[in-house]
Amino acid sequence: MKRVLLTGAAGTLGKAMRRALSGWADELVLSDRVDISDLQVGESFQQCDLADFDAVKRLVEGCDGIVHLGGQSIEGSFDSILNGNLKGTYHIYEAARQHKVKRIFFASSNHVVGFHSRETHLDADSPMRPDSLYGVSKGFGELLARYYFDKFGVESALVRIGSCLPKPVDRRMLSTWLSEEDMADLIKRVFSVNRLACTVVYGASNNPWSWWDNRKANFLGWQPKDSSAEFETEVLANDPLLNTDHPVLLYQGGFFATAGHFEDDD
Ligand code: NAI
Ligand code: 15L
Repeated sequence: MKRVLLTGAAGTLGKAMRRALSGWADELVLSDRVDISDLQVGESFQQCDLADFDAVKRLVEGCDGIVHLGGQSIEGSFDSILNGNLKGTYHIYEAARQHKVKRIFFASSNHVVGFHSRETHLDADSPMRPDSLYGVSKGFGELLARYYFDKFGVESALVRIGSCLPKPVDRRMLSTWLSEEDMADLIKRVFSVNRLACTVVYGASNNPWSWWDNRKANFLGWQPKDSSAEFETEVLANDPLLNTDHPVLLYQGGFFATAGHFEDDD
């Protein structure tokens, strides 16, 4: 890869991917609405609010690919979702079309399907059942990507990331955990296959209790190497089992599904 844009580069995953992707692209263009000052060899930085289309157009010009992580990353006010995820993702896709960027890694989320029960096994064609306005905004991003592929040929990986952090920290994450290394490998696969089209991938490591089936994305050749099994004893000891009828245990999205509306008082 010559020049790759990484949005949301100041965030948790942005920082982790900067480390894991070091040396992968000739130039990694970091972007965020907050400043980044610790630039490494091969990195440049452009501050940009994703809600500002002219700024996003300048950002995207000259890039070969985009890893789009930026935006509101949990449930939040409609305004922050509107600016970061609805306008922001539209701006990325429209700028990509105008500047002929061929491929985008879109950080979708498991919360696009978070209202499915934990007994349901999902694949790429399972219906969306968002568990939050945040999840709805990721569904919008996925549909937008589909439209930009069908009409304009912009290819995308719609990666429904589970829980990407150094290790799983609760029982739910024994199913949803994605290691940072497996995520970085997935990014590399997405940009190296000959044809990507518009492909849904569940972003989870090789976890024994997974709810998700990635066989429709087998052609990517992505083989996650890590597994939550390694942390199972530690997680079970530190996360006491709730009453098994507790609604938070019913849904794949966990507390995103059981929380009330973000702006309600209680
Ligand atoms: P984060 O909240 O740590 O990082 C998001 C970054 O986006 C922040 O640095 C923030 O400043 C930036 N941002 C927010 N609104 C912006 C705007 N309007 N303009 C420009 N920049 C803006 O989130 P994290 O954990 O790094 O997640 C990255 C992406 O992956 C997000 O899109 C999130 O929805 C998705 N994801 C992450 C998961 C995880 O386990 N960390 C799980 C599922 C999805
Ligand atoms: C997400 O979509 C969030 O960005 C992240 O902060 C976690 O909450 C993750 O899902 C999860 O479901 O664990």
